[in-house]
Amino acid sequence: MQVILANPRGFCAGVDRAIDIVERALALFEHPVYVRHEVVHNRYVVDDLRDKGAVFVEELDQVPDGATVIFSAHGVARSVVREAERRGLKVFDATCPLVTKVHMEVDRHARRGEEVILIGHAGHPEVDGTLGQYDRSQGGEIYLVETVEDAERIRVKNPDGLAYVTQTTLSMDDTQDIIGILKRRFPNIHGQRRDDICYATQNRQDAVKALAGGCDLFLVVGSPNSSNSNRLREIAGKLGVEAYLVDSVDQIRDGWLAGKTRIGVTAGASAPELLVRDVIEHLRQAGADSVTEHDGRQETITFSLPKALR
Ligand code: 0CH
Ligand code: SF4
Repeated sequence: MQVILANPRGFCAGVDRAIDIVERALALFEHPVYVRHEVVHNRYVVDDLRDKGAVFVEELDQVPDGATVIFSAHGVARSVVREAERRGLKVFDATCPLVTKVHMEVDRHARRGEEVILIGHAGHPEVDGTLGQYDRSQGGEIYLVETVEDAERIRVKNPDGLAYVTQTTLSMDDTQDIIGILKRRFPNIHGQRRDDICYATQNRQDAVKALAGGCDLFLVVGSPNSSNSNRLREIAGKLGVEAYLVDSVDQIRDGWLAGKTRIGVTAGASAPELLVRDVIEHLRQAGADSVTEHDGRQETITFSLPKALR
C-alpha cells in the first residue's frame, strides 16, 4: 500500500492569520476573548482555542458590552460591524483579506448603482457576510445564485447594470459553468476577474485533480462544515475515486482500506497538518510501506497581523 500526499494542502495564509489573531488576543488581553462564529471551520482548531480561553458565540448578542471580540475568517455583514461599534466592543477582524477584497467589489458595484449576483452557498457565513455588504438604499439588489438551475432562473431588475462576485471557496469547475450561463443570459454582466475563488482553494483543487485519478482511495482531512474541504472530496469523487472527508483519524473505517494499493491524502485550508500526520501514522500501521509527497505548486503568500496584535 502506497500513500501519496497532495501539495499544496492544509492551512492557507488567511487561516494562519485568523488563528494567530485569536492566539495573540488571548495572550495580550483580559479573558474572556469572544470569537464570533468558528474562527475557521475546523473542530480541532476550535476545541484547541476554546481550551486556551476563547469563547465562541454565533451572534454579538451573546457578547457583553465593552468585551473583546474577533470576527471569523469568513467575514461579517456591515450590520455586524455597526452593532459592534454601537456596543463599544473591542474588535479584531480575522476576515481573510481575500474575502475583504470581495466585500469591496460588492461595495463598488453598489456605489455605481449596479446590481450584483453572488455565486455561493446559502447559509454559509461568508455568503451572509458578502450579501451584507450591499447597500440597497440606491434601489439596487444583490441576488444569490447557488446552482446552474438558479442561474437559468434568476431574474434581475437591471440586466444592463449587473455584476457578479463569488464565494472564495467554491468548486472552480461548477463556478465556471454558472458564470457561463449568466454571461449567456445577461451579455452585459461583468466581474472583476474570472471569479473570486482564492489562490488556496484553486491550488488545493488542482492538486487533487493531478493526484486523485491514479488512486483507489482518497482521504480529505477537514471538518464537515468546511466548504473548501467538501469541494476537495467532491472533486476526487467526480474523478471516480472512492473518497471520504474525515475530521480526524478515528473516522477512518478499516473497510475503506481493504484491498487498496494507492491512497491519496489531502487536507482542507482549515485543517492542521498534525491531523494529516495522525492519518499517515494510521495508514503505516495498516500496512502502508511508502509515503511520498506529490509535487505541486509552491505557496509563498502570507498576510500580516493587525498592528495592535503584532
Ligand atoms: O471553506 P470554508 O469557507 O467553509 O471555511 P474554512 O474551512 O474555515 O476555511 C477557511 C476559509 C475561510 C474563508 O475563506
Ligand atoms: Fe483566504 Fe482563501 Fe484561505 Fe479563505 S481559503 S481564508 S479566502 S486564503
